Amino acid sequence: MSLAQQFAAYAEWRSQLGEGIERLRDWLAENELNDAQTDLRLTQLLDRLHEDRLHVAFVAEFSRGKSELINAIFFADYGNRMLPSSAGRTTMCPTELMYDPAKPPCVELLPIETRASNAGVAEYRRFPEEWRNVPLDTASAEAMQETLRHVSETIRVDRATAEKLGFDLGDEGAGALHVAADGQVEIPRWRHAVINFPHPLLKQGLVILDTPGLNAIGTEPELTLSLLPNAHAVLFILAADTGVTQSDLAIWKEHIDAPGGRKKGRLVVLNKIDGQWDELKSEAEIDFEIARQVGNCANILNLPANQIFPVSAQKGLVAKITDDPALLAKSRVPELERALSEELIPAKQEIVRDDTAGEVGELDARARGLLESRLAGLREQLSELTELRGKNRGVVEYMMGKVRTEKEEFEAGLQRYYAVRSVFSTLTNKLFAHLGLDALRALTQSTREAMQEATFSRQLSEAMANFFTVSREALSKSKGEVDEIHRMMEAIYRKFAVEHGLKLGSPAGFSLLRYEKELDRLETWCDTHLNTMFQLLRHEKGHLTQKFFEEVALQVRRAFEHANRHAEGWLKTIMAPMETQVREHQIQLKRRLESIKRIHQATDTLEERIGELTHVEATLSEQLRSLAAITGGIRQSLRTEVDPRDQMVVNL
Ligand SMILES: Nc1nc2c(ncn2[C@@H]2O[C@H](COP(=O)(O)OP(=O)(O)OP(=O)(O)O)[C@@H](O)[C@H]2O)c(=O)[nH]1
Ligand SMILES: [Mg+2]
Repeated sequence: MSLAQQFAAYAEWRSQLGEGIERLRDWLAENELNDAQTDLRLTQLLDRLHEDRLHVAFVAEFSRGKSELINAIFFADYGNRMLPSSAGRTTMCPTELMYDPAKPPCVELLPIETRASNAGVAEYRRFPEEWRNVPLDTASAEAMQETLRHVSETIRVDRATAEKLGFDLGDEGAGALHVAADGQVEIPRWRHAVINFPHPLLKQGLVILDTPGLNAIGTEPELTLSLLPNAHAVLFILAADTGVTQSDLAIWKEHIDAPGGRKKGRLVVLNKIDGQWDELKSEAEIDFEIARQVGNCANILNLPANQIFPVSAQKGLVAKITDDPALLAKSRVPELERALSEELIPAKQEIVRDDTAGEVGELDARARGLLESRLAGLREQLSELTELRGKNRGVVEYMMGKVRTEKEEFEAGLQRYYAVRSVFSTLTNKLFAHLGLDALRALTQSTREAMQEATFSRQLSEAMANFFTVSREALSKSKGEVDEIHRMMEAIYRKFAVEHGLKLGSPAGFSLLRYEKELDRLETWCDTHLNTMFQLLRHEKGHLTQKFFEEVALQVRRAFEHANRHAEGWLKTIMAPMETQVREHQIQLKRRLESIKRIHQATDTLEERIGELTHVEATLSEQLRSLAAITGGIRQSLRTEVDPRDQMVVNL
């Protein structure tokens, strides 16, 4: 099964899941079991499923065949080489291939001059007017190829401009650019490119990131801090004709095998094995030679040999275009595709599955709790009324007194609930004072100033360390409040369950661990780059140091924004069932009282009333059954593994 087919199966799974959730949403609305919060959560869940994107990044030194491999894996159906691929440096800027149906097919290009400002690419994404937009004519493969060639464009600037834009000149490292005799330097014309292209896989949410070689990645902090670590798969490409060079190794260590980085979904490809194909050698000799090279790479990268995939991207592309299965097999591209889909899709499915299962589970429990408590209240009312059959006025009066006392007790209990609600809002305010963005903004500003004034590397590292310490403190203080809120809600849930028979279960938990981990990751990254930053500072490239910091600060802010949203959602989740059930219980008590009162006035309505209630009881039981059927269907879809082989069985 090719990656394309696996991916299609995954998209199908996702859309089935979406249908199940829509059914649940409609059913809840029809049966008046929804409220504003439930609707919002289901809509957000559906949006997330709908927008769900899968990021695959290709990283390597220049000319290793990244663009060619993307062409071979994803674009062979177009019968031509879509992304420009040629000897020497070709892809000059990070290039994202994706599809956003809200925009026409086009290539968006961010001018390299924007590097002079502190703002990262993420910031610029919010301002479309800063990008040059070139329409993409998808009807013609040639026109499309022509347009995609923009990613290879360069311009010539003088030395000072190149330096101001953060290019490394002179002999300082492997990433250095060459200064011509006339003092001019050739630099990329664009800083970032986004290709909006209605390819079937991209339409289903795949995002491909092609990066330029020559360690250009290092100069865009967004790539190293956000795009690469968040990619679901990263393919690191080596070429058989060059082996593992120093600069390959530098990229590997810095961007893929980085400390604290994810290990899952990282694949190493040894490209251009067709260089070994030699008519004078036997198949076995060729295989042996390729295996030997794989072994060498494995040694240097310190990986098991079976994690390195030898391929020929170019022959794979040709084989697909000319429909030559023997050549395709020989290119070994299908093996790589299989490994990629095995790494990629189950991991992605797991994330979506956990998210959906969590949400659906909570909403199910809430609706069920509501129905069950209605049913319990109704049954109590029914048994009360049944007992009244043939009883005299005195007994009816006694019953009325009993319900009235119960109602009074519940109302007294409510006072405690109101008190809890006010403590709850005090604690919530405290929580957001720590977790909120105002404090973080002030911290970012003071760190920015400290860094601008820094002249020694120690000052720089102290400013950064302080930034992380204070951010981490904010999280740990928030944790204290979260625990307190949880304990309080647990106690009140229990109290209302025991004293008034409310069916509340136990309040959902909330953890800030993932945000702590994110801070750890960012700090590790900063620590490993502190030296580079200091070098920049020494060479009076302070604005670059600033750019690094701005990107880190942006990532920390993102983590806090997520944590805030997550916390808001959690607070609603633990308060909402309480509010609903209290309201519900009040209504039931009122109904019971009214019902007995009516019977007190005219005993002949008793049978009629029992009949009515029995009917309501049947409806409620039926609703519980339908709810179980709908959520059971969703759970069934969740359990299904995305395996095209299974799908084939189903299709037969
Ligand atoms: N023999 C052989 N050549 C290949 C193969 N894959 C790519 N090439 C050639 O290698 C050169 C570089 O390929 P690209 O796809 O441009 O490499 P890249 O990694 O994208 O390079 P940059 O965009 O410059 O970073 C081109 O001339 C390709 O034709 C392969 O499997 N075998
Ligand atoms: Mg390229």
